[in-house]
Amino acid sequence: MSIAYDLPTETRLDPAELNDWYESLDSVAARYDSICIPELLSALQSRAKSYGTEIPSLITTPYLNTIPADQQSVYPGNLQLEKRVRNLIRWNAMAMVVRANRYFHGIGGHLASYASSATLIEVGFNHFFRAPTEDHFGDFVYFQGHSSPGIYARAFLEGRLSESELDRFRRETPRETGLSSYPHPWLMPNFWQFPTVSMGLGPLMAIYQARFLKYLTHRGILDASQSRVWCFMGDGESDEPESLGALSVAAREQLDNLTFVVNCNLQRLDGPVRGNGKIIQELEGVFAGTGWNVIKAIWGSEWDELLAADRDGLLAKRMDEAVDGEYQKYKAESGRYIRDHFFGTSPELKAMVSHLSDDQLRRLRRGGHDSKKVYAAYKAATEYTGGPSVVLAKTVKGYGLGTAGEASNVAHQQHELKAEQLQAFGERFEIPLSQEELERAAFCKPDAQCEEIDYMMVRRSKLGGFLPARNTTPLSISIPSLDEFSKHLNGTGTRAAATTMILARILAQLLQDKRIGKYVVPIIPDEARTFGLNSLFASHGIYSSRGQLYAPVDAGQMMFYREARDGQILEEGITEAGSIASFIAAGTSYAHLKTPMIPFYLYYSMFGFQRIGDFIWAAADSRAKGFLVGATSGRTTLVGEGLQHCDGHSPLVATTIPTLQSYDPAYGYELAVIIQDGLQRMFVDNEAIFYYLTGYNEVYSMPAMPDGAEVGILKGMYRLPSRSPIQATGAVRPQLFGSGSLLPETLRAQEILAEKFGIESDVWSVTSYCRLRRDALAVDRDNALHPDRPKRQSYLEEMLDGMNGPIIAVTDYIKLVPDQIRQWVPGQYMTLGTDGFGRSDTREALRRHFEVDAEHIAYAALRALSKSSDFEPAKLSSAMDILNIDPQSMDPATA
Ligand SMILES: Cc1ncc(C[n+]2csc(CCOP(=O)(O)OP(=O)(O)O)c2C)c(N)n1
Ligand SMILES: [Mg+2]
Repeated sequence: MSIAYDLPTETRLDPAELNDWYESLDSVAARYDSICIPELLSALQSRAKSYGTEIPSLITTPYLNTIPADQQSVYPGNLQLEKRVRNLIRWNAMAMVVRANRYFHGIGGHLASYASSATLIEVGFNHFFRAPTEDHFGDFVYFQGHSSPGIYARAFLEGRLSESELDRFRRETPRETGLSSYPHPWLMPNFWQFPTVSMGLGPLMAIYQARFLKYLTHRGILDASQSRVWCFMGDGESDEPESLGALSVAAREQLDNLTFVVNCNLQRLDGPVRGNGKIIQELEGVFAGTGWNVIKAIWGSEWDELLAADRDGLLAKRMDEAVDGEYQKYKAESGRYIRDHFFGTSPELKAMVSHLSDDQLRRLRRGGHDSKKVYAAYKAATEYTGGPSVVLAKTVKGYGLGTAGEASNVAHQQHELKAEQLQAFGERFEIPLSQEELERAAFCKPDAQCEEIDYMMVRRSKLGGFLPARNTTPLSISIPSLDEFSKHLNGTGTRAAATTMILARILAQLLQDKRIGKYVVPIIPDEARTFGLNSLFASHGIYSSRGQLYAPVDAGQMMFYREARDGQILEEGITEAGSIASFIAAGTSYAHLKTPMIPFYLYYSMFGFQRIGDFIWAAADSRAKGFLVGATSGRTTLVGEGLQHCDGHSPLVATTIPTLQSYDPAYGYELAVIIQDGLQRMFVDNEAIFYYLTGYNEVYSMPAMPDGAEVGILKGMYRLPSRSPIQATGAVRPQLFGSGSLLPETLRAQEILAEKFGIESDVWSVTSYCRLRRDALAVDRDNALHPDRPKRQSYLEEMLDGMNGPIIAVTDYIKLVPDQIRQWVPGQYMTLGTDGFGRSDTREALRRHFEVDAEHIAYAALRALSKSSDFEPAKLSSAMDILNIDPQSMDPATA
């Protein structure tokens, strides 16, 4: 076998001696199969180490294409036709942004990102991306958010979007009339599948999506082994910790159903990604270091000949030494500049290109703009088994924009082109439009019968149909009725329990359920023992793609740590981001895989909204369904932990997510009612909603459900059975609103008021201020818009109607949680909450500190009564004495 050797340019070894080594290697390769080469190398490496030698890191390779020209696969498509289609898409993508900004200056949009990634995306559309069919679930393609115009422009040529829809880019009111700026399944539910525009979320979600496909397949729920997850991301996007943070998961899980494509146009929004270095080399190190198969597509075919002639490695060396800031400039400058500055560093190099004109030098393409190189890279990536692959493709930001921004630092925000720039663009991409049409950025859609359109349609039909396309077919499943939760509805009697424990029991019951059990996906980031879920390890198994290769230390015990290939529990380890990504994958499988899965993600509540809030927002955008459970809720209920643990605001943030149904239940029966209704609404009625539930770890006796409480539990509030009969005389009666684990404290306040001050009151369980507020807002709006109709009352107003007494609301969260309904509460409304930093202490001490214990609730009621002269103001001081309240105590809000 004769191989052309690339001799390292910087070695003191005698070339003849080096040649001997090469020949030995060739001989090994010839006599054994190539698998033995790594074995030989590691044997040599060990030997070299015995000399105390530092072994050079092998995670980066020279700045060359991974696939040499002579090993490149043959291109299976019609390059000419594909180019013409791509050019039309380029034009229409550009035109839609330019037109949008002509209609409405400042409406924005992006030209440069798609311009750089058109070839990367189009090779995928023509040869790789599978759409779902009867016997294939299709591929999962995460597009770069800013490349959306190109995706719309393709759908336009495919006849899926009309010219008038393209003309409503970025103008989406009224609903479903326009095209969303970026991929948003919420806004375009039939089209977009994955929201990617918040940088970093896409890559991490894609990894967990790929893993979830393996999970479903290994569990035998469905066979998704043919589907591939493609994730397109920007090189600038790789700066987000989320982008690269889960790479090791993909490698460890051997996700060979996952392909990342990093569009390395060397630029981000403001300028170069790594002006002084090389982003491709940096990323290669990171990906390869975590065990990914890395394929670099840096240079286009025009370089093949030059590289083949580079016998002494001068060109490769020059490629290695130039930094990205320079590479960017070469694309913004003339061919002459490239000759002088890139090749001009040595006479030999300059001589190598003496036969090329300046124009030819300018047209030396980058790998990401050469379909053949891109195809070869994708083919290698998709054929690679045993792990994930990444294609690092070098491109030009704003490719084809010429003076309108090609490779310029302002390319990212360019969205207005002048007449001559439009003309130049049209000419460069041979767009069949008249000068006048070019200048007004007319859309260009050839006849459906023409060769180009026919070609692209045939390609898509061979690959199963159009993408992106989100399935919206409603699917209903059979769920348990409320009666089946009777053990929770009947209370715990004298035994005490915490709501987190009840949640764990409900979850265990659902897992056993014959109808839905196997679809339930418990997701826990290393906290199962905290939530009492560890019994599920043995009964349902922890999902592990490798099964269990060891005998667990607790093997003899009932609740042993069981890992299994068909395990049901996703025990994610300490990654809330990974866990929510699993939640999104499971919660959207009803749409993406036509199989409704029911995720329950239980986590340490403080590490929810504020840690991974952007992912929860993306879950809402994705129309994910399921239950999020903040399982160590309440700033004073979580004892001993402290400032970074004690959650005092999750329900408030939950209210900000429009489709999230947030509940703060106190009792087991409330949980049962809410979860059963949640299953009904999400999986039977097909509402695109999901749930946030608080779960506390304080144990108290759970009463049986009072008759008829279901409606109130679901609508947000209901009155507990009265301790004393409500007088017909209309005597003033404070109304005490409690929630979650502070409900028992509220009941104690009721007793204090009666026993120490002779004042009767009522206690309400407010299960959801969020729900009360949303309903009241909706009714208000309806009333405002229909002044001639009889005024409707919200559920909250109905409940408050006729209340005679001040209202005191107490929450284990900040006061803004109950303050959400203030505008509808007549009369006095005092809110008690846990404003201020959390800290560690006992529950009693914390509730005293935050002024939310029974004594403070009672005192607030007295104070409210004193304002309406129902309690003598002069007695407030002595009341404080009786209640042991210290007026000198520090304000918890600033403590
Ligand atoms: C989390 C987040 N931060 C900031 C932005 C704003 N932003 C949008 S695109 C962009 C630059 C993207 O650069 P790159 O990832 O290299 O993509 P390119 O457009 O170059 O392909 C920025 C900063 C965002 N969308 N998301
Ligand atoms: Mg970039």
